[in-house]
Amino acid sequence: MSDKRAAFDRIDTDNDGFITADEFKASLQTPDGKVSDANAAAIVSMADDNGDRRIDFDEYAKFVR
Ligand SMILES: [Ca+2]
Ligand SMILES: [Ca+2]
Repeated sequence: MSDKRAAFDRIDTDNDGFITADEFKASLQTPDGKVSDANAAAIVSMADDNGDRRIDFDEYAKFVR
């Protein structure tokens, strides 16, 4: 399993093969503050190539390359 795959699976907490804005947001929580819904959605839409507002593994792999 690649590092990317492992990272993807860590973010995809319900293991449905897609990262949603909610899952992404949860993965980004920092001790000193929360990532806003708008920020999480904005990042997801940057990585989202096919417009379904979820990140599949191909989109993720491209985004983090
Ligand atoms: Ca998911
Ligand atoms: Ca997508």
